Amino acid sequence: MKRIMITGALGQIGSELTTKLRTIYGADNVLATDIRATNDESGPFNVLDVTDGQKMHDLAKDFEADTIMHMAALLSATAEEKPLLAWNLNMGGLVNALEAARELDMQFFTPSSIGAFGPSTPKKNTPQDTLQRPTTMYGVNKVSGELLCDYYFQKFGLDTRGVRFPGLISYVAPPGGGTTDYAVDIYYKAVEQKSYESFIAKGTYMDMMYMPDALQAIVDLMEADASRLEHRNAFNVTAMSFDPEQIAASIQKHIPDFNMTYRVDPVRQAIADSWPDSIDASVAQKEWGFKAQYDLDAMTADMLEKLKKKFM
Ligand code: AKB
Repeated sequence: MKRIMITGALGQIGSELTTKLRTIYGADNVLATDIRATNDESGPFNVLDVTDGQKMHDLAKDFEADTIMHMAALLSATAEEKPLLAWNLNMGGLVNALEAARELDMQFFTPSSIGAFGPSTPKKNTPQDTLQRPTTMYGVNKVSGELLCDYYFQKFGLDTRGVRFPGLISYVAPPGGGTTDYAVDIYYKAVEQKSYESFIAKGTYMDMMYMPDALQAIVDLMEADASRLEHRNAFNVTAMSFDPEQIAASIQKHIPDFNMTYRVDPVRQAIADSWPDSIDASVAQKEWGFKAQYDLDAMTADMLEKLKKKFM
């Protein structure tokens, strides 16, 4: 049975990942940690600032963790506002987690992102191995992180694994400070007020995935036979690519009078414009069987149903 420690466990991915892993491996085998405290008593929890490497090491050691999933990070738009903080938190937290994993011989997971690509990357069907010259602090952090995880595997034989997530959409914990967040906000506003003002411009395509597929991808990659993995970190994964008009049209199939207007945020639009329109996930399919279940319409139906229950 695995013993897993999660950082950033109250964040958008971390909160649902903790629940899923507790269901699979048992509540007592999953230690959730976050910089914020929580009243949730569904399993072990400790407050942890990921820039405190000693505390991270000590918590993992006391828990006898054999796996660490490092989720704590600042997202793209916040990182652009506070680049130095992003560097210190995203890179400092990552190296602390890798060091704890090396010292305690833990299997390691951390997500990269489509943000690791830049304007010179091929925009359509972006290959697994391609040019990566991102122009955002978040992207610089993500490329550096991918390389650092590869380094720990090559140099120390650490079992590092990771994916490049697209925008993730969920009705449980809200994202914060991301560029793809519009595709979450839109569902909340559709249910609450039947209208949405998009901060991303018409015709801007980005990859997206529904949270259940993202969580399953993490579990499948971590369980995959290591001998099949030619790439270890930063597998491209995606379920769909759409622009604001297409997600609005999908919502209108359920809420015909839903109305969308635009007030573009230049900072987040510039970030979106520097990212691919659609990425190619065939390497993840080949090496560990990645497959997403939800397309845009299936996700929309589920999101709207769940949010209606939440708010009504
Ligand atoms: C963001 O928008 O910053 C994230 C991501 C794609 O990594 N959702």
